[in-house]
Amino acid sequence: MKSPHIPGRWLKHRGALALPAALLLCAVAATPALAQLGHAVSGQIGLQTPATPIAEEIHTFYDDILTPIIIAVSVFVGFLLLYVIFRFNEKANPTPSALTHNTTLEVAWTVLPVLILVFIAIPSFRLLDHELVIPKTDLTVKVTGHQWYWTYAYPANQGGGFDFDSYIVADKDLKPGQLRQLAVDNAAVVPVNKTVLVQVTATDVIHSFTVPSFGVRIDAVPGRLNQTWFRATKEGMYYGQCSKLCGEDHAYMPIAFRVVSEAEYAAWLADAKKKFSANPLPRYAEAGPAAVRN
Ligand SMILES: [Cu+2]
Repeated sequence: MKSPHIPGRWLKHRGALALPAALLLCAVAATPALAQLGHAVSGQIGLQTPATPIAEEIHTFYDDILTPIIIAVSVFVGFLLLYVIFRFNEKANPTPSALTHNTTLEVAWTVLPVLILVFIAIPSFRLLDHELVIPKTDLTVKVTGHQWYWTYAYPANQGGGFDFDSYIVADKDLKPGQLRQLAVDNAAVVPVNKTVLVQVTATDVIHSFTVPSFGVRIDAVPGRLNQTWFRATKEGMYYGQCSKLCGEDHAYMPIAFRVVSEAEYAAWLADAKKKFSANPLPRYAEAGPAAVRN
């Protein structure tokens, strides 16, 4: 039996929804094929492939909790809008009702959103707790943001005792396989499956240390030492970018972490100690903006 509330005209309009729905499905289906470890790819939709337990938790929270709720709320509100447009327009409903209040409805549309927010808040606070409470760490890397490059320091008490600057590789100097706007001259290196404490600060303006596949984002504030942590479970190159507008070359100060086996890390540490203690890199003022841009 045809519902008396839905005029036949409404049925004709359902076809209009088919195209956006098909496009959305295509986009969702195409995403996994494009995903790459450590960086985003052109046309990618969704978060970068996770490489730490925290990033995996962020994915679960976003994919399994937030996205279904967002879709359900959007579809519900969209349906209500369409229903009102077609059912209560002047032609379909020439004599409108004089109703202005409905207590039950008003309580429902207040309480339901509150319940939805509480439902989201519980896993959200649990995730925040996992991000913010730093577990026992295996090593420390100090990261300092500058206009417009990063410095990575490895403390002496864990085999380091050096620091080095990390600059973007300019387009004209890119070697095959290097990613434009992400490749750097000196990447930070950390061992796989080790908990890394990252201490973050800045020397000039506020920057933001962000590595999406680690699920890490923290402000680098002059005169303040912020802390975060990650535990990369897959070897590879991981890229991030400064995520706070910090001036002219904000877009040209990528972050690069190479995650390697413990043996490779020990070898790199010994090499880096010799290289960076003997040959301090030129500071930005000496290198000049030409070294950064084309
Ligand atoms: Cu910056």
